[in-house]
Amino acid sequence: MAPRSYTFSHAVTRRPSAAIVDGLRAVDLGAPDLATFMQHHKDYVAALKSTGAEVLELAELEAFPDSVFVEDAALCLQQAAILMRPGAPSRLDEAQQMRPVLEKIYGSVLAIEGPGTIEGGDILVTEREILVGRSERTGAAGIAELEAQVTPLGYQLREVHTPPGVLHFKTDCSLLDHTTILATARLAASGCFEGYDVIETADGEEACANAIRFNQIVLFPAGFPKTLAKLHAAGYSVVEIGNSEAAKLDGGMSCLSLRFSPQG
Ligand code: CIR
Repeated sequence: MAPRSYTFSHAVTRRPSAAIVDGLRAVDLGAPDLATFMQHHKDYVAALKSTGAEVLELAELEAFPDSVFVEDAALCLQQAAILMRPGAPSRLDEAQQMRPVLEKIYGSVLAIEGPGTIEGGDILVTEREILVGRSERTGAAGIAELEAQVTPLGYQLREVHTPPGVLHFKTDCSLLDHTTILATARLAASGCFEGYDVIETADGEEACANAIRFNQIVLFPAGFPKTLAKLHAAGYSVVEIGNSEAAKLDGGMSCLSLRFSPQG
C-alpha cells in the first residue's frame, strides 16, 4: 500500500497577496518582495504538479496577510479534514476561509471548536503516528481536542515540544520517508524522534529543516548546500525551491500547502 504520510493525490495552495508585507514575523528582516514571492510560489506549485498531483490554487486573500501559509488552517488526513484554530489572532479566521474548499473535496469537515488553539505547522504526520508540538500557538487544550478527533480515525497522537523561540514544531523538522526525519540538532536532542532515523541539518543550516516529502520528491529550500548533500547522499530526489521571501515571515516548504489523498 502507498505510504499515506507522503503519497498525495492533491494539494491546496493560496497565492500570496500584496498584504504579505504585513505578515507576522518574529524578527523583522525587511518586507518580502511580492514579485519574488510569486515566482517562488509558482516554482513550488510546479514542483507539486510534477509528481502528478492535482493542485488547487486558491485566489489571494488581501484581508489575511499570512493566508499564503495554508498549512496552518487545517489538517488533512485520508478520512477527514479538520479545520484548525490558529493561535495567532490575525489568523484565526483563516480556518473558516478554508471550510468551503475542503467541504467540496471531503463532503464535510471536522473542526477544532476551541477554546484551545492549534496550528497545522505544529503537526507532523508520520506513517505510524501524529506528532504535535506544543508551542506559543498550539496549547494543551487544542491538542486534546485534536486527539479526540483523530483517535476514532485510527491515529495515535503524541504530544511533544516545539523548541523555545521556534515558531512551529515543523519549523525544525520534516518527514522524509516511513522512518526518516530531517531535523535540527536542537530538536533531535529533545529525544522526540526515538525509533526514527534522523538526518540532522548541517551546522548553521537549521533554517532548512522545514522541507516536504511529496510523492517521489523532496521540496527543499534553496541555499543550504551541506544539508542538500546529505539528502542526495541518502538517495532522495530533491527539488530546490527559492524560499527567501517566505523565510522573512518565518514560513517554509510545508506551510505553503495542504497535502492529501482523500478517501471517501
Ligand atoms: C505566522 O507567523 O503565522 C506566519 N508568518 C508564518 C507561518 C508559517 N507556517 C508554518 O510554519 N506552517
